[in-house]
Amino acid sequence: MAFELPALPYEKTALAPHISAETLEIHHGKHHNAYVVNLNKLLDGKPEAAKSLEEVILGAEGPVFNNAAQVWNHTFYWNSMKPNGGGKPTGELLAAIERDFGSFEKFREEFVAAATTQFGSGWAWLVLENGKLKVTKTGNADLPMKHGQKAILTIDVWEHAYYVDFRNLRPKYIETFLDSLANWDFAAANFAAG
Ligand code: MN3
Repeated sequence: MAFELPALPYEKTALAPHISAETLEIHHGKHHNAYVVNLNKLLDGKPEAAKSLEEVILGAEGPVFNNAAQVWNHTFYWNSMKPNGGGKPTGELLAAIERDFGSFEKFREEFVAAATTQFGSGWAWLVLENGKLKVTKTGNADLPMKHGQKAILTIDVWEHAYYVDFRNLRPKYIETFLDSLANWDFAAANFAAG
């Protein structure tokens, strides 16, 4: 069965004024969709087409890996945001962040630094590795599952993620993500399942 573009978990207008409907139209409707279309073309008639997306990602390199990972990364990114998100997590995830980073503020500093300093296209992540939370960054399509880590939350720092709304101001986009968009309920569910 062919891979499909998942619907956004909210309306295209839901993240405005921080992330516009125009950005979501292009980013989800064009970029994310193109990765799905390309992946299906690359796997057409091959045994990998019957595998799960995760199996394809873990077993592939080159163009198949790039497109499969970008399909997964974008679905994870849409879920990493919600209308009226941002702020701080609560409960066990907050306790684990305070345990592993020292404080939520220290986590935030590390996340901002990783997302800001990722050179060129890529992603910044909160991940779980060997029972410990850490901040990482990956280039292009690379993602935590290739490094034995479980993804908890991500921000896309490819220019197509923020250029319509923030132009060249990547740091402002990152601050806005943390202040107004981050979906800590999604992160807490990932952490609980980890
Ligand atoms: Mn993107």
